[in-house]
Amino acid sequence: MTRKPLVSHIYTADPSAHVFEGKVYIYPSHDLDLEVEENDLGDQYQMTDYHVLSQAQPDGPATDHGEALHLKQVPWASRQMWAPDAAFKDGKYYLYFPARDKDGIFRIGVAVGTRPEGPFVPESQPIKGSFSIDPCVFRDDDGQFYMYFGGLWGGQLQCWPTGKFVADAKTPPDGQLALCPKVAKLSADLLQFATVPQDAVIRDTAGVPLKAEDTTRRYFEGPWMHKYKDTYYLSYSTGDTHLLVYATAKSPMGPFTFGGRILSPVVGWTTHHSIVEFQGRWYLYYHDATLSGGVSHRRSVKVQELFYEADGSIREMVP
Ligand code: FUB
Repeated sequence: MTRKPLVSHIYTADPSAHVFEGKVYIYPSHDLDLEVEENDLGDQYQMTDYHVLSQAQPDGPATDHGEALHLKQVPWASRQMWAPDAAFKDGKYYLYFPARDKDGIFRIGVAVGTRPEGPFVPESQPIKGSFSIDPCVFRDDDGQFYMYFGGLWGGQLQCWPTGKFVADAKTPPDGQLALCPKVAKLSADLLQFATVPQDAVIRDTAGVPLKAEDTTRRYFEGPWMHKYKDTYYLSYSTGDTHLLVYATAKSPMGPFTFGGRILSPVVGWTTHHSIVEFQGRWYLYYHDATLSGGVSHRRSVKVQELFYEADGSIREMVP
């Protein structure tokens, strides 16, 4: 399988891949070709819309279906449309996306359509009680949908220490517990949380929750959930150590046990992925910044096959 960008006429990142109508649909961020200074808050990621891609086969060409949703259509949002995800239920497609509200606080919104490629019509308000970034929506075999979300630093996960927004809150110091991604059940109409978001706790193999200084294993951003042979795999980026890693559990709410690495660092600062099964094989969709010569906010989505070992562990890959 060639590891070329799926498309090169636009920059794309943060791919969430799903199989709908017998094809792979990819819901990426749409990186803009801007000359901006980079900082740790991610101000360089100034995206304003979403395009949906599809492929008949993961090793085949990708189609760009054009703009599916624009910032100016979303009444509550002010800027920075970051990593989205999508879901399907009862004939409708749902696009979930983080953006800053009019106060500069990241919230998670949802937009609804009748086709996997959109267009999508946004709800007038973000999901009640939503915060931070990087929604991942997972449908379990019993039909219950879950949302995983959260991102450190510019993603503001650390800004909610007591349930109220604290703009200058810091991530926990060394010695304290690492912040966890959040998980909530979704309501039957997929438009709201049905439960209060709770920590998806990640522990080491001795059962001890990961600490803040454990930066090659602790959660940073970009959660993804998939199920393989009755085991729930929560995979994510370690952010400032630039790894994709995973943890497993017997319940979609956790607690999760750290499992290992999926992908070593890519070209560019961020690493963000999804994992999807298509015709009995598994694929890792991810991004890097090779096409732009390493500019971290001009990324391109790629795909490569993913393999499990006999014990259920994921074979580590190099990009
Ligand atoms: O694309 C903007 C942000 O960069 C995403 O929300 C993060 O996961 C990181 O990839």
